[in-house]
Amino acid sequence: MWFADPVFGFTNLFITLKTLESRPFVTFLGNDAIMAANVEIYTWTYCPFCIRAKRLLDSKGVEYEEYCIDGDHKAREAMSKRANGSSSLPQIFIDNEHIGGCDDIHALESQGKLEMLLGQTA
Ligand SMILES: N[C@@H](CCC(=O)N[C@@H](CS)C(=O)NCC(=O)O)C(=O)O
Repeated sequence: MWFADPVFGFTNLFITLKTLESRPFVTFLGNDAIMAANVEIYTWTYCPFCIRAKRLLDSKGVEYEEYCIDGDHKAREAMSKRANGSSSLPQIFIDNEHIGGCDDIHALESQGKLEMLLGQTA
């Protein structure tokens, strides 16, 4: 759905693109485009913490890049380096910022901070 300011001046222009589930994924405010966050998650296929973390992201309607690194030791080392030494799975990054694992992303959700990080609050 599209919402436009009736004045339609650029400074007042407020358009929100919504997904079919009515969750905003891109917001334009004035001339500035606020893009959805870049979400990355390293996973193992059968890791319950990974599945739980992805379920939370799915519930938020965000798209994310998943790096499934089953059996790939080199990729795990690279992940760990990027995650300041953490080597458990999952490891999550939002806009290249290290968020942590499943417990950490759920803690952010409980504190009401996750949607801001995901760019879902105007
Ligand atoms: N507290 C962590 C627990 C994650 C965890 O234990 N993941 C398991 C896989 S399901 C793991 O990485 N185990 C191997 C290890 O810790 O080296 C979180 O919430 O992400």
